[in-house]
Formats: sequence, C-alpha cells, structure tokens
Amino acid sequence: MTGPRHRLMDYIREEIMPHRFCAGCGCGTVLNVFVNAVEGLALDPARMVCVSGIGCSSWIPSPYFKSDTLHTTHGRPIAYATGVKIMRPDLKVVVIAGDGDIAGIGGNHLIHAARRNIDLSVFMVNNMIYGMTGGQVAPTTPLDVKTSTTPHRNIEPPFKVAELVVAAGASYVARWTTYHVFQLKKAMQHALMKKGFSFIEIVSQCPEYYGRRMGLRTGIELLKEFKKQSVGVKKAQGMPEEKLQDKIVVGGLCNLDRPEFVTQLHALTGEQIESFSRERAG
Ligand SMILES: Cc1ncc(C[n+]2csc(CCOP(=O)(O)OP(=O)(O)O)c2C)c(N)n1
Repeated sequence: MTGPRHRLMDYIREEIMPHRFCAGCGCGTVLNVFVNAVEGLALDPARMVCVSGIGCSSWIPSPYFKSDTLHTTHGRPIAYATGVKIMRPDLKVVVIAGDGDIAGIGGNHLIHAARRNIDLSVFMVNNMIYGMTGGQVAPTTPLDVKTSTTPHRNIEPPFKVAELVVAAGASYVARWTTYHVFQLKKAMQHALMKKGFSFIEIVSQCPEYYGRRMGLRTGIELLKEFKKQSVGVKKAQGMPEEKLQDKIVVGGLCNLDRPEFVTQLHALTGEQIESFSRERAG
C-alpha cells in the first residue's frame, strides 16, 4: 500500500486550488489533516479510492484529493465504497462525508457496514447541521439549538454517532474536533492502517449556518468553543450523564480485532468455486 515517498502537494489537485470552502470552515482543516496523515504513512495515492456523498464536506476528497474519487449520491457513499472494496480488496477505500450524509439519510448503511466490519475508513465531518443546503436541523444537532428548520429551538435529542458505531460492531472508533489537529492526524493514521471498519467522528465548524445562529460568527470562535467543551474519554467515564450534556467526548472509543467481511466473503467464494469444480469433475 505504501509507495515511493510523496511530497504533500502530490496528494492535492493544485490546479483547482485555492479551495472554495467558506472562510473559517472546518473542511479545509480536515483536508489539511487528511493529506498530512496520508503523507506521514507514505501511502500511494494510486492505491487509494476516496468516496464521498453530497455536501460541503464531500468536497474534501473530491475534487481536492489526488486519488481516484467517487463523488456519489447523498447518503450512499458507504454503499458505493462497499462495492469498490469487494471488487478491489487490494485498494485502501476511504469515505469522507457529512453527518447528514453518513448519520442521517445514510444511517442504515453506516450501522450495517460497522456490523459487518467491512474494511473501510469512514471520516464523518460533523458540523451539526446540513451545511450545503442552508443549515437545516440534522440528527446530530444539539438540543435547543436554532437552525433554519428549528427556528425556535431543536427538541430532538442528537445521535451520539461514534458511540452508535461502537455498539454496531466497528473495529476502531474515535472522536476528535478540528481543534485537535495532531490527535486527529494520529487517529486518521490509525484508522487507515486498521483492518476492519474504522470510523472517526470529526466535530467541525460551520460559521455560516451553525455559528451565526449561535452568536459564534467566526471559525476561531467555534474552535475556542470546541476546546472548552471537549472532555477526554477517560475523564468522561467518571462524570454523571447530566454533566456531559453540553460536552464533546474526545479520544479513542474502541480498538479491537474482529473478522473482516470482505476477506471472509472472498474465502467463502473460493470455497464455493472449489466445491463446484470438484462436483463437475466428479
Ligand atoms: C436524496 C437526496 N436528498 C436530499 C438532497 C439535498 N441535499 C444535498 S446536500 C444535503 C445535506 C448536506 O449535509 P451534510 O451531509 O451534513 O454535509 P455538509 O454540507 O454539512 O458538509 C442535502 C439534504 C440530495 N442531494 N439528495
């Protein structure tokens, strides 16, 4: 999977830079950290496929990351990525998309890919709303927050997506924010090298559609808020639920080894072909 040493810019489509993310958006940070993580591992971009859905964050790999990319339909990147991995298990398959994409419309694909433990690295950029379409409420929007579709306040409790993915059976799960760039880079590297389903929830800022309504108008203000709200996994374990209501629990949530789906599928197919050939010969 690793190839000759690459420079950082070998992973970026320079011809379409500067990128088109809004000023202060976390997507630029996630792109930066992802490129650094891949470069640090000396991964060969020609041996990677990045899959995204529809949304601002889906632009992180497509068009900016210089590997083969599949920019798919909203909510379906994990389904497309599963197809790629089954046909080309030799390639590293990465999904980068939004919380609306992965946990909203694509929520079923997420839990079943985790349950099957398919060898994918899924990086979910959680800006807590639907960014691209104008800041509608998402299944990740915190309680009481005002969005374009909850102008008074949000009354729906949000999913804890990382914890959901742990419960569904993933091999590696972590949560970090765009404030924690060094920890996020390490977590991405871990996820990229882990066999099985790996998932990182990246809490990220949308100053335009999320921050503005919260009175936090710039990326910096939102990053300061993330820093203030973050609590490490270990510390959080000793805290009562009500104290964790407005906190972001950061760190590694699980790291275990389980049988991986695609390997087992190909072994099973091999056994079937062998027994079929034996039957025909006999
Ligand atoms: C099937 C379908 N439903 C709805 C839409 C409209 N749509 C496009 S992007 C989007 C939400 C994007 O939010 P998210 O996935 O969180 O990504 P972000 O833009 O916040 O990064 C929606 C609802 C669509 N393109 N296709």
